[in-house]
Amino acid sequence: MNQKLGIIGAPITIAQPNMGVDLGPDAIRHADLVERLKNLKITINDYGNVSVPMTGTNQIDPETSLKNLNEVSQGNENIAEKVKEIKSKGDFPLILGGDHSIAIGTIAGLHHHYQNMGVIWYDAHPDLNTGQISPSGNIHGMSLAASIGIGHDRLINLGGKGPKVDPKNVVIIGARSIDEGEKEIIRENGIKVFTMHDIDRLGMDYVMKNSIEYLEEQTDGVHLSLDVDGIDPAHTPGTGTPVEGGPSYRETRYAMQLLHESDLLTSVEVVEVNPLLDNQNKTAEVAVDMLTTLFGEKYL
Ligand code: 5AB
Ligand code: MN
Ligand code: MN
Ligand code: MN
Repeated sequence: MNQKLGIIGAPITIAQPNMGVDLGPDAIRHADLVERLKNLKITINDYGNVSVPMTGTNQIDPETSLKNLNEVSQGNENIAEKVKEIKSKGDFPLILGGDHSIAIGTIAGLHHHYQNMGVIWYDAHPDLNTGQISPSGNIHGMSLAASIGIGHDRLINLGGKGPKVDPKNVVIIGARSIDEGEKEIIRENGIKVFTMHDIDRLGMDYVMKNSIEYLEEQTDGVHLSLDVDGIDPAHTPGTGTPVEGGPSYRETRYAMQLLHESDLLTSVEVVEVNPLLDNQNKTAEVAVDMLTTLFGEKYL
């Protein structure tokens, strides 16, 4: 990961119900992201924030069972375009969300550059819902499903014909809130999942090394989608759907360290930072610690 880094803010907020996730990219920048990365002698281009629709009806559409489909799709098309563009320039894409629906756009933009892309989904949730099975209608809980070709056509084929990712090239880490319909999708598609139970039993060291080895063998690029609610809410309280019992700051930082050493990743996004739910900006600071570790910052 010693190339130029291209930073994009992707402030979609209407794929989930809370105000404030649109401020995530700037909260992360405010927590000294660029300064800390520059200390690592990394060249950085910050392209600013992509323009995305900020309002929708927030009602479940009776036909699709989705909220704000048009607006979320439009925003993600803009994100896909920008990601594709900076990747073409040779930048390593680092995307700052925004709610987790932005993964639909980032993965759509990235997939033009790979034949067999892998994804690490570090999250308390697998985000494998569709309109039919979702308990909420919120598209931020559907982004991984859309990327592997499950759900509404508009989301699956956003920014190019889907599916964008083979479900066999996905590893979910930290899951501890999985809806019934999502459990079925995991089983039917053979998706590799390390739940919190697995992390407790096997340890983060084994989980990460196994995931890295698995993806190294079969992919030609790996995207890390880091949902800050993947981390225990003791460390990342500023997020809309916190779930108790997650990996600690230390375990997550160690996971990022192993990813750095592996040199496996080809793009990264961090999502679901909501500074309105965290007036200390602690969540953004933790997100920055994880990102700088990923790019080579060490204790000594
Ligand atoms: B997040 C829930 N499964 O679909 C749903 O934060 C929560 O991007 C989704 O992981 C959480 O509404 C989406 C209950
Ligand atoms: Mn998520
Ligand atoms: Mn989540
Ligand atoms: Mn969330």
